[in-house]
Amino acid sequence: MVGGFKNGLVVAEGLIAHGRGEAFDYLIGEKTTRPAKSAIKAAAAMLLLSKRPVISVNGNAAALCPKDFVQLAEITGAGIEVNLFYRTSERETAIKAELEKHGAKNVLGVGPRASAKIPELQSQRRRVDPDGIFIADTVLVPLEDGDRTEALVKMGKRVITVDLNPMSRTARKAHVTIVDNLVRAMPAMVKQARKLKGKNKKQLQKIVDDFDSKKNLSKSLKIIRRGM
Ligand code: PTJ
Repeated sequence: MVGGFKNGLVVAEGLIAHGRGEAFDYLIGEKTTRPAKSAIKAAAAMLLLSKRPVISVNGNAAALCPKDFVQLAEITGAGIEVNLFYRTSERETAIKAELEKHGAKNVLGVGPRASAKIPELQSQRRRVDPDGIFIADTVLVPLEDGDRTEALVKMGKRVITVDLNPMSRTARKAHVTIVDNLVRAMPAMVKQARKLKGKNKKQLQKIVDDFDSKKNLSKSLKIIRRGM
């Protein structure tokens, strides 16, 4: 993260956000818990079932696991879009280059491509690609702020998030919340997506239907309360 900050991918606020995440990571025992594993499986199935999935990448996400986003996009047929709270053209370009370094071919949401707007949002996060998040049916938003998750849900999109804080607004509003560190959750999601790719639609749908986000979140909270 410090390297990402020095390279212009991450903003200073991103370092603080990372610290917030780390505090929760200690509370869950710095490992992928059982509820997180179920959420990862449901998320992978949901992405595979989607017609127009998009992975939204901010500065923190680009610094932590660029390779995993590119691999997940390849396996699930998802688009990759740069979406920033603190948007500058320098950061857009640096994040796009980082993703391309790891094999991304068509990075959405950069420069004039971010010409559509998410209704009701005031921050720079409202700017999205008309060929990406704007028309997506499912959006993976790792490390997200609550406003945008809520706005995307209101637009009728399915939202998947990775957030170490099970009490955050994003965690409570998303359809699938993975309470885990992005650096563990993303490689696990890539592995799951590879494994599930051979399943048929009915089997994938059953995995999604059997997943209960509220119950899953309360299991993560229980783990934190028990101090495991
Ligand atoms: O790159 P930008 O300009 O889009 O800015 C991105 C930041 C991260 C600054 C912005 O999205 C932000 O301030 O986010 P929040 O509101 O702090 O939300 C981040 C959430 O992610 C918090 O609930 C943290 O606990 C959680 N989090 C932080 N690090 C990790 C994490 N969750 C999973 N893995 C992490 N490594």
